[in-house]
Amino acid sequence: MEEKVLSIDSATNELIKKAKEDGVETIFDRKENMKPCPMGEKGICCRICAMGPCRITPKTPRGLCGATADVIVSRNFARMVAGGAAAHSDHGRDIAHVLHMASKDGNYKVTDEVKLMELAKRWKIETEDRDVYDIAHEVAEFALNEFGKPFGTLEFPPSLPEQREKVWKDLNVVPRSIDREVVTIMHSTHVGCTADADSMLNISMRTAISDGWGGSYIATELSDILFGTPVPRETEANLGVLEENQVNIILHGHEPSLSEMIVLAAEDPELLALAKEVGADGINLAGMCCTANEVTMRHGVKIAGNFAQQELAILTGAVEAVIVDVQCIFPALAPLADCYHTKFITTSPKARITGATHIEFDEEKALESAKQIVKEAIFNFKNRKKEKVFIPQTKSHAVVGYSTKAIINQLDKVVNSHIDIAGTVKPLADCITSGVLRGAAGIVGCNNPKVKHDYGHIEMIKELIKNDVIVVTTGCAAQAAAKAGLLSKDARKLAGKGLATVCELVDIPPVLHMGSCVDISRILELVGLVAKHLNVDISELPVVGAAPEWMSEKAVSIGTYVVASGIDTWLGVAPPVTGGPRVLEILTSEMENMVGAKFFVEPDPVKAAHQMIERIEQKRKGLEEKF
Ligand code: NFS
Repeated sequence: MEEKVLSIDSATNELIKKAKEDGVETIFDRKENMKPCPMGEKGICCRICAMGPCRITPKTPRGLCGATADVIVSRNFARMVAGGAAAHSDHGRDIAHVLHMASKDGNYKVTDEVKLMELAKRWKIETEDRDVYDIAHEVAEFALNEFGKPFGTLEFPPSLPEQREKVWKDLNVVPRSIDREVVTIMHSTHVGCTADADSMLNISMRTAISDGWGGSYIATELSDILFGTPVPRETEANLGVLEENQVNIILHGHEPSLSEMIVLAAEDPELLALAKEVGADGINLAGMCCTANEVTMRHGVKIAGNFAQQELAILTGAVEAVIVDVQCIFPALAPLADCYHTKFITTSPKARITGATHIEFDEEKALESAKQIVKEAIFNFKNRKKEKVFIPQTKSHAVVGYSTKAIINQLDKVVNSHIDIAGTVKPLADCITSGVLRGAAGIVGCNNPKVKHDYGHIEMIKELIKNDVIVVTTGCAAQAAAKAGLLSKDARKLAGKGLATVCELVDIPPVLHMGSCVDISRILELVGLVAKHLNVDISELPVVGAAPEWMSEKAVSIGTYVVASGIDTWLGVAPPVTGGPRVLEILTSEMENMVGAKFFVEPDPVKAAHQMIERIEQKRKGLEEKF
């Protein structure tokens, strides 16, 4: 029988082969044996109380309490939004705590003072004649208050156009505080509460908005203040970045408070000397999942791979430690690490995993904790078994680090100083209104074994750039793009004439890496600023979004806030809502009347790209009539 090709990435396929030879299993094997539950896939199984679980069938069209398919589906959907919003926002809260403990002589410092002052001004925090750290602490407190303030509504950033805010006010989806929205979903989905799909989705939107324009936005802004706002830098991506003769450490997870300290620890002369002592040439850090995005954006740390590749890193036999904090970590890493010499180190009390070595990361003694963790990896070098090592020789060059500010800086290259002011998004808005760029697409999200690994991301991106649609990307989609060489300036040759010209003049690749999944807030910021510049609502812009290989609850929250922000969103994998006709109707049709955008589900990434282009052209017509 012919072997099924599971990825478009050769390094991945080579290591899947090695897994077979080594007699270990990976997600790709488990996927073969797993038959998804057809009820769960449609969202029509209710496990919310103990009378069931109730399954909706033609013979049992209602649960024991009388809940219809739509009620059950909408509750399940809402709980996914709550799970996703909670994960992103709790990440934001943790960063706020870190800012609150920052000090001049401590491990955590203020790196971007300008951004701190901007935020303080926005939140009306006194800055004159005050110590930077006093201001930082007050900013952190203000941010922390956004999670649980008892009265009022969320403070929106200035990038939110007032037209959009009005849409939300009219729909009553302006979030109160971040935690409160998550709790409201948990309450409303409890047995005997909301039993109306329309209302459930309305509450879901409000919670998702509190993620995108609240928790995630805060995570990004405070991370920039602490660790620096990213600027373009070069890096490499794929498992070929692992080094034969160095201590290889994989940084996997999400929050930069841990990874930043590991980066510092790995540069420590004492630890470098220790690495030499054990016979290694040095310490090689490589990132995975969104932590990879955080540290590559700020330090150029190489990208080992995306979500579906985490086991494969261990399979190379060349990784001394996989260090994780929270989110997107396979429990499968623990038994797999036992088959190799790799140490699988968990660090967060929020994500302990049976079989892992747990070294709790103590933010109060951050650098010390990080050093202890790196030492574990160094001491493990001697246990590496040469005969088990196989590092695929695949890696690609990439440019990363396009924060909104970095993009504006690049745009300044084409500003005519006689007529224009530098430091704005005007050149980008001009390119879009003139039609040199047809529009923009945000391609984000995970890997999902329901889609051939990376295929969804890469085919979609290529089709879009070929048609003069500039792409911005985050998350594991960004890493797919990096591995495929699409974040390199050379990728201009794959772009249409208009986009290639813009890339040439502004000196950017056709696909811009904007960071981790919480950094989708950067995409919102950029789109919001362009809309404000043109004095239109976001929904009027020729801008689209897609998550071709999404899988997590976080992605459901993201999709919902992106649509609620007025951006049409394509999903490559159907969410578990197909069993609820009313839910499906709202998400894929009626939302357009409410928020000016809706969900599309299209598994074929090229077909989806053409649907996206079609929508972009429709929006362009609307804009042309306006200008
Ligand atoms: Ni980043 Fe989004 Fe996870 Fe990848 Fe997916 S959840 S937070 S995209 S897989 S790390």
